[in-house]
Amino acid sequence: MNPYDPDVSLRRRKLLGALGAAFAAPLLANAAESTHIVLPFSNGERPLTSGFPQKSGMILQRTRPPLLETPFDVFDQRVFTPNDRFYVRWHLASIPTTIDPHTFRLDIRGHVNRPVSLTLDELVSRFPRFEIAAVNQCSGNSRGFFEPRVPGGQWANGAMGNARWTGVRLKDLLTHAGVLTNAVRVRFDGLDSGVIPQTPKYLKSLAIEHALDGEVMVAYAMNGQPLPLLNGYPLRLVVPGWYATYWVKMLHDIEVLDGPDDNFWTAKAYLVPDNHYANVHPGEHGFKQVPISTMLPRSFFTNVQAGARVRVSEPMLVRGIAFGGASALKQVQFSADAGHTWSTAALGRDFGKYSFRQWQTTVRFTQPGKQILMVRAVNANGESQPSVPNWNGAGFMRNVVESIDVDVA
Ligand SMILES: Nc1nc2c(c(=O)[nH]1)N[C@H]1C(S)=C(S)[C@@H](COP(=O)(O)O)O[C@H]1N2
Ligand SMILES: [Mo]
Repeated sequence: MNPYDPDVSLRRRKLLGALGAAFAAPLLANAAESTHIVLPFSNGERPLTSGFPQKSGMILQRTRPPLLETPFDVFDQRVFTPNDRFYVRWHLASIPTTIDPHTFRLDIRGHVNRPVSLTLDELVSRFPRFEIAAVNQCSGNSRGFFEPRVPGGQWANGAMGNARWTGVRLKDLLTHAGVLTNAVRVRFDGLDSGVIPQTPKYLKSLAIEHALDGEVMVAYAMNGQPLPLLNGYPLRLVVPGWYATYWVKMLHDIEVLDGPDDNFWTAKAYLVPDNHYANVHPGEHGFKQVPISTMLPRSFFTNVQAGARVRVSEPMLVRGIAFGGASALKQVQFSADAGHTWSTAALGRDFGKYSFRQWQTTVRFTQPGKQILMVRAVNANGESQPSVPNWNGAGFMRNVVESIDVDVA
C-alpha cells in the first residue's frame, strides 16, 4: 500500500480542508450529545465526543490541546485499536489543521555527512518498508487511579492503543544521511508549537545506539491507513517498547547531536524515580530521577466489569488483553480468589513482542458471595505486575495487578 497514491491524497485533502471548522466544533458537538461516561474514580464523569476530525466515540478529557481517551470496551473487540478510536494526547495548543503532503519535508541534519530533506514520496519509495505491531501507551495512562490523586490528565486505562505501524526504519534514514562518529543522541521535532513563543517546542531525543537499533521507525501509516491528523499525520516516530512520550507526532525534523540533549522536554520533563516501578512515598523528596524509558508489563479485563453479577456453578468466560512492555509477553496469570491461587490463561494469536495479545480463561464459582478476580502479566525479562500500586507525583508508569469484584449469586 502506498498511502500517498493520488487517490488517497485527494480524499485526504478534502478531509483536511474541513479540519479548521472541525477543530472549533467539539464543544458544540458535545452540547448536542447527551452521552457521558463515568470513569471509575471520583469526579470521573466525562462527555463522549465524536466532534474531533477522524475520531468517533471518544472520552473528552480536554479540548485544547486535545486529550481524548479510548472507551475501554473498544479493547474487548479486537487486538488492534481502530484509528478512529485511538487515544489522542498533545501538549501544545498550536497544532496544524492542514498539512499538504506535496510540500511537506522531513529533514535529517546535524552531525551527519549529508543533510537531507525528503518528500513523502521519496520516503515511501526510496527506503525499505518496515512494519511492526506495537502498543503506544502514555506514561500517565491510568493516572486517575493514583491515591493520593496527582495533577495531570485524569486518564482511566484508555490512554493506550495497539496498531500495526508501517513506515521506514530510522536506521535506514540515518544511514542514508551518514551519521558522524561523534554522534551521541538523535532529536525529534514535531510541527506543533505553544501559543506563546516562550513555550519550549516539543522535542524528544534518543541515544544514538537506540536510534540505530533497527526497530525505532518513522511511520506513515497505522493499521494500513495514513495516520489520522491527531495521531501525527503525516509522519510519527514509533519507539517499540518505550512510553509514547518519545513517539513524536507530525515529525518533520531529525537532528543528530554530538552531546547531551538539554531541552526542556527531555532533560526536565518526563523524569521518574530511579527504581523499578518508579515508586516513592507521597511527600518524599531528594530521590534520584531518570528519564522515563521502557514500558512495564500490564494486563486488563475487557469483558467483565466491577460489580458484575455471576451465576453460581455456571462457567463464565473471562478475557482481556495484555502486553509485555519492553519484552515479549510470556504469561498471563489469573486468580479467582483475590490472589491466593493463580492459574495460567490461554493466549490468543501472537502479533509480535510489542503488541497487545488477547488472553482468556473460564471460571466457575461453587459458592455464592463476593469474589475478587485478578490478572497479572509476566514478560520475557521476568518482570511482572506488583500487587501494590506504585506512586509518584507525575502519575507515571502505573502497572499494578488489576482486580475486579464480582457478585456470585
Ligand atoms: N509532536 C508531538 N508529539 C507527541 C506529543 C506532543 O505533544 N507533540 N505527545 C507525546 C505523548 S506524551 C503521547 S502520550 C503520544 C500520544 O500519541 P497519540 O496521540 O497518537 O495517541 O504522543 C507523543 N508525541
Ligand atoms: Mo503521554
